[in-house]
Amino acid sequence: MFVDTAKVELKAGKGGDGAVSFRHEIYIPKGGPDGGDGGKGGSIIFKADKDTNTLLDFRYNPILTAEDGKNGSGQRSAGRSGKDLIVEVPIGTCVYKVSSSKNDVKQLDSFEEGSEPGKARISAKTPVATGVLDAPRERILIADLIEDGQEAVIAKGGDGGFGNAHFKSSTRQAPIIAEVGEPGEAFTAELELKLLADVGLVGLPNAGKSTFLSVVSNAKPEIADYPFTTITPNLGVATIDDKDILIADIPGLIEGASEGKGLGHAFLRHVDRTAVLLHLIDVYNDDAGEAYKTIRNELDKYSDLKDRPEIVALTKCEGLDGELIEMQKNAILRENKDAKIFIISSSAHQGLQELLRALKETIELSSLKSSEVVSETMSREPYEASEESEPRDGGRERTRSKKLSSSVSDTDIPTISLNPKAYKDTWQVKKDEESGKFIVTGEKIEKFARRTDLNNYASVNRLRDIMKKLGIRAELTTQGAEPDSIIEIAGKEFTLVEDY
Ligand SMILES: Nc1nc2c(ncn2[C@@H]2O[C@H](COP(=O)(O)OP(=O)(O)OP(=O)(O)O)[C@@H](O)[C@H]2O)c(=O)[nH]1
Ligand SMILES: [Mg+2]
Repeated sequence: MFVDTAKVELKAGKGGDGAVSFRHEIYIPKGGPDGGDGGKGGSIIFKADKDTNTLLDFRYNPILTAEDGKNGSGQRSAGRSGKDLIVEVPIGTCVYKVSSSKNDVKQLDSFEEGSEPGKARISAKTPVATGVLDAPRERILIADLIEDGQEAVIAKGGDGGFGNAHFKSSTRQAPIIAEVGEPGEAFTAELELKLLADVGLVGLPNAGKSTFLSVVSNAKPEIADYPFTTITPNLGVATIDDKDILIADIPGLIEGASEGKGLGHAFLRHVDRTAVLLHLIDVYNDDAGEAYKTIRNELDKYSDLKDRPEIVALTKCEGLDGELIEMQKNAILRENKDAKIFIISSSAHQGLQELLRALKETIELSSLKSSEVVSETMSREPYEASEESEPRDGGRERTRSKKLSSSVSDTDIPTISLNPKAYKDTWQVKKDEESGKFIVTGEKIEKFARRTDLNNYASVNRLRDIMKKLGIRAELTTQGAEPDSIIEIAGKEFTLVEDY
């Protein structure tokens, strides 16, 4: 069954927790901290696959989950990363993140920042109104998989927390702090398949679209002498002058299609991404001009197609006298004096080469234009800040650059430094008048908060320390926060000062 839309729930893996552990070795009475890091949570990755043609599977399996990372353990043993979930989708699948509030969309901006190395991630931050009546909803295109084998990270797994081996400093020889792993990204996504083709066939039912496709290409669509023979799109490849042209045949349109009449205009999405529309008109129509106008009206209501280059062809013209053809041609020209009209017969193989050549030229022209549009891929900043105020290597700041392995010596463990200036503007404090809570937002501080184990007082104190260094504490006090005021960051709540 051909299914071209689906809704899925995505849940990427949680990062594993870092461990609190101390070396226990014979003859070493006070072993240093050796708690390993938690493993990264698995991400959900979509991969375009040429042998997958439908989104049907998602109707049966709408919940996609990637594996959690394992917790770290003693002897600086890092937890295993959760496995990524690779999901095959048809080429032309667009993935939209659906959010019901502005807040979600904001989160997405940071979510969209990056991709795994080597994984393409095309993003377009164009909110699309979806017309749902109740809650305001926004859809944002987060990935568009247009090539066989192309991958995109759709939901990123959470980072693992650092083990206590990271938290040793000159003033803190026996840290009992470890971070908890971050939750993986979780959200609802809508998938839409938009076939990718060079030419889209449009026209009234019975115009001869599928017959044309079957004659010029390798496709074998169903053909019959009644309207709406085609109920799902067909793709075929035609070759002209050594160039392959991919043609998409869709169900016929009728007047009112944009309001859902006939099969509606939902299928127009499959010609949405074609370089040129081939508008086929049955020469035996009472009035080819009327037929032309009917389809044009429907196309004009589908905003993306209005200005698409168009070629018109009168079909079934074999054995007809020139007068009737001329009359129909003029009727079309009365509707659009610039219409490019070809006279063809699929069954008698007449006029097809000329038509294909004209299509090829139009495609080439439009690809020249579209090459100016550059799609953007972005890279995610590595997580690099921590609270260490006293870097151990003579004041030079270093950032976390490699995974802790069980074989590295104490001195190999990167000390993680915070440069408050770099993140100065990334937080905001707002008092919620109703609850009296102070809500702190900001990409970095939220990241720290998500990794804080609220059950471990030392971890929470570390978060308080970071807040102090970032100037958040001062701002909280300015805004009237008391020692026992509740501070909320990334959904985690704690008091401004310990022991309250
Ligand atoms: N004489 C003649 N008949 C044709 C030609 N092309 C198509 N037909 C006939 O027209 C009828 C409709 O053809 P289809 O190709 O199924 O038309 P369609 O536009 O795909 O129709 P829908 O899928 O219903 O929208 C069939 O009976 C075809 O045999 C042609 O070149 N000459
Ligand atoms: Mg058809």
